[in-house]
Amino acid sequence: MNRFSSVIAAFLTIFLLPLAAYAGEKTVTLDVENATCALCGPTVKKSLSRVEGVKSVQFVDAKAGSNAVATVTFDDTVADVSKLIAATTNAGYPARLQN
Ligand SMILES: [Cu+2]
Repeated sequence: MNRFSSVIAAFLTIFLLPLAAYAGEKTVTLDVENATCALCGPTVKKSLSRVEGVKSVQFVDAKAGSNAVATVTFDDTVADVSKLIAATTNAGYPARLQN
């Protein structure tokens, strides 16, 4: 390899590897209805965690005037938003993607 192509290779390695590491991982925030008490959080979290491809779930309880919020990180080659919403809805907590 000549010097120029070594520089190009180093450049590509530095800039493309981090992208590859994150490919397929996505984080979304869901508004979760009906999660009105402290016992709802663990139920919602469990329903989301059981979806194949889900890596982490953070849950914030509902406050006066706003729904509970679930932040979900998942492999988007395996799971998708509709599967997440189906999981919470089946558990009794309809959800929608937060804007
Ligand atoms: Cu509850």
